[in-house]
Amino acid sequence: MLSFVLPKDEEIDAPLSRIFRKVLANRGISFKDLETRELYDPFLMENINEAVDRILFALKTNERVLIHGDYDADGITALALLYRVLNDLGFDVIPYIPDRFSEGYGLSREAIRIAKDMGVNLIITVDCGISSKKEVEEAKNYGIDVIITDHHLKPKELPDTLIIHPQGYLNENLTGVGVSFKLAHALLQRLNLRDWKKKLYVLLDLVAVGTVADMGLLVGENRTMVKHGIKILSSASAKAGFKAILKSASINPPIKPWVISFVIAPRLNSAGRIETAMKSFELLTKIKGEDALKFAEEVERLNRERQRIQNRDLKRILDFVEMDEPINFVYLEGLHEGVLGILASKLVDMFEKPAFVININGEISRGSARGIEPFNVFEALDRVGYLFENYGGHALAGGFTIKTSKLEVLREKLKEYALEKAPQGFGRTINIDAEIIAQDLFDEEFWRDKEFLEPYGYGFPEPVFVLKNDGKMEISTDGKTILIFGEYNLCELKVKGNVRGKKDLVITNLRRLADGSVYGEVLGEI
Ligand SMILES: [Mn+2]
Repeated sequence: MLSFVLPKDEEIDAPLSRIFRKVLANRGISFKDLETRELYDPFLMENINEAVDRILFALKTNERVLIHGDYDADGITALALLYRVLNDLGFDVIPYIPDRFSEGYGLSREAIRIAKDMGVNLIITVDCGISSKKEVEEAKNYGIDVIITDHHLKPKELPDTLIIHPQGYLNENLTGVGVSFKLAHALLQRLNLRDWKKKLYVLLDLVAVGTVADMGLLVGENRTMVKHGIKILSSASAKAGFKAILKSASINPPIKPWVISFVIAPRLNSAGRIETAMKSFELLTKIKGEDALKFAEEVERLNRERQRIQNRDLKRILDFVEMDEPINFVYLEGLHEGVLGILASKLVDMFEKPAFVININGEISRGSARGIEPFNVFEALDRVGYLFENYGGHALAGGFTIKTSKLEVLREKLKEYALEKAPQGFGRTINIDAEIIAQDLFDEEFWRDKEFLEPYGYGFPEPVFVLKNDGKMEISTDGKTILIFGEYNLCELKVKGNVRGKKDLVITNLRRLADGSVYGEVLGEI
């Protein structure tokens, strides 16, 4: 169920039009919060000073370093970022991403074996490792040092090694690539080479992509990094791989966060879901110009394959969703394990309750979970942690492996948790930011201020307005266009959704189209 929360009649003090002063008041954000500030000092992160010491020791003594990433867009960009920096500085560095299917999530035993065979002295993890206590011990037994950089929730038992984690830092919303960037920042700042700030700055396109892809909140420092990152992404300085992806998907600058969410991230992710994430990593590191296009076409192909598999499996699981249960919990044989997470997300979108999609593979099953407020996935899994072979995640998403014989017990436990959290059932609440009238859509200041508040994304969404039906709107018979009469002119409002009556419209994603009309998505009528 969709419910709307009406805006408070408050406004903040800011050099903006009344409507956007209200938007900010409703969100509890001051004008100062929007400013693009300096980045925070990376050395304020716990353990980062020691980590830089250890990494620079490797450079001085020519040690071999393995950077261990993860197969999603955040993990791939985090790896590409640190790899570029270390490689540039002359490190002997090996990039590694575990295979989603044979190795699974976290610091991989296979990676440790390879590190040992290749004479690696130091492993640095990005976007993973916080739950890999046993694996860290194993590496240490081989005489390999490990530095963990991760942003996933800390489990009760931490690996006994140097850990760089945003908890307790000025920006606790850093994603994997954000933490990787902090480490790069600290390294470059310590070395203080010529032009280091510029070198750091051009890494922000990677940070923007990983942060938006991993649903890092677009507030505070994340907002600053993403704002600059999408500027780079829209420019000639964007990484060749990003330019190639955008070209093969026919997207022109300026790039907005939605392009990352719906175009770039799905393509980077597809490689790891269908074949190997190393393809996406190479696209972001080793490739130039023409080659990048060839690689991007390959990634494009993997993305189409992913879509085909996803549609096939979605059809299968839809037969098993249960309308009257507090959660969707579907387990089947023969689902493609690369798309379980996407399927769970689809179920949440469609049915607005937590979703668990599990593939049975003989005695062991692997599942993916997606939550919805107030169902916290990690908390739910952690409470029955004894049931799993392996599990991890955060508030909105998680994954696990479990003995197939325990699936029914898990279902019951998760149902209990869901009923406890939301006895009345789940649903989406949309906060309306401000009221507008048709005349506002003719106002240059309205569009200027709306653009000024960009980027919009998680934690700072597109403004949602109530468009008052003041008699100056005429709705077409199919409910898809609304003619709006201004003082001297008229404007066509094209809408997604069906508009029926004479009520006020809840509308979002307003934008001006090239033909002079306005587009918006109608969420409801109130
Ligand atoms: Mn991540």
